[in-house]
Amino acid sequence: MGAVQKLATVVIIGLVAMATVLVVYLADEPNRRGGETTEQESLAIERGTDLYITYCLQCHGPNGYGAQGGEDPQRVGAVLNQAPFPPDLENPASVVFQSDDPVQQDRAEAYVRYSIEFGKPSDPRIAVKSMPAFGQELNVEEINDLVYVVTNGDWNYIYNQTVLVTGESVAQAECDADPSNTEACEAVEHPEPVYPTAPPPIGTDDEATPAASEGGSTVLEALDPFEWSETELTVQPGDTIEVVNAGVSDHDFTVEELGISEVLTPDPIAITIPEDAAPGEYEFICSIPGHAENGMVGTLIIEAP
Ligand code: HEC
Ligand SMILES: [Cu+2]
Repeated sequence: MGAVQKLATVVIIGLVAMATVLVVYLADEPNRRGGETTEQESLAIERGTDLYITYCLQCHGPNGYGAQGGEDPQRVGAVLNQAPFPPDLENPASVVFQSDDPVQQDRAEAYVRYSIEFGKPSDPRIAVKSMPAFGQELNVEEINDLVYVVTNGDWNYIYNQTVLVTGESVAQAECDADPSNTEACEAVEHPEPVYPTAPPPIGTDDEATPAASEGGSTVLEALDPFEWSETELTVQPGDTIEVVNAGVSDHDFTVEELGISEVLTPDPIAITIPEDAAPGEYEFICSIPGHAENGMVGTLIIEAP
């Protein structure tokens, strides 16, 4: 063999070896990607479930059966869990969110995404939405995770997670309200599952306890979803307002201009208007993302003493 032929042989062997390595590498690609996807998927389910608990649970329920879940009082949301038990859907064909058919699955994802972004009903002629639009307060990743959980999540997991997290926040609220309540404070670490109670049906909030004046203090309730029992409060500097979380979701009472921000609990919290607060109108809100935007806004009027 001449020197040129030797060189050519070496080059060819080299190329064949590289090609083989590449083929083997590429052949394994689906496995590698598969492994990553599964981890991504379970992370998406975890994040999506947390978001579901924060934003959707109050209307759609811990098991995703919404108003059909037979809870008392009834929740207001539609059925998201398509498992046959217990709701007997009137038109099951139109609402399959989890299926093996990729075309149907694509449609479901688009529909769920649209519902989350724009709220329900989506008819622009109807101003009052029975489900708020989340397109403003949730970012694309959050909406992706929520879509993923509704279209791929295991509702048994969501349910179990929901009762645990709700149990934990109930215990946390009791512990915050009374740190000497050791039972509650220990339960934060090992929460007992608490079946979350449903919020009052939409439209009955007017019947909720009106702001009662009790011994110079005003009672203000944070209600689910996204509502204050009063949207206007009139006080004087030094007055106390009793604020209570009468809902299941977390809420706080925030008056930014006065530097007031208190996390609310099922037991009323006394909030004192500073003696030196200037008379005028202030905005009180719940500062949890999405709550003020969806209606947890009111006016605090401070009168001159
Ligand atoms: C304030 C209550 C409320 C909240 C909060 C809420 N929903 Fe809804 N949702 C509803 C109601 C009511 C409907 C049914 C509206 C209609 O079509 O009449 C609905 C419908 C839907 C639908 C369409 C179901 C169908 O069969 O057409 C989807 C999907 C949905 N909600 C997902 C969510 C997700 C995800 C969240 C959390 C980000 C959420 N919802 C938060 C009340 C709520
Ligand atoms: Cu709130």
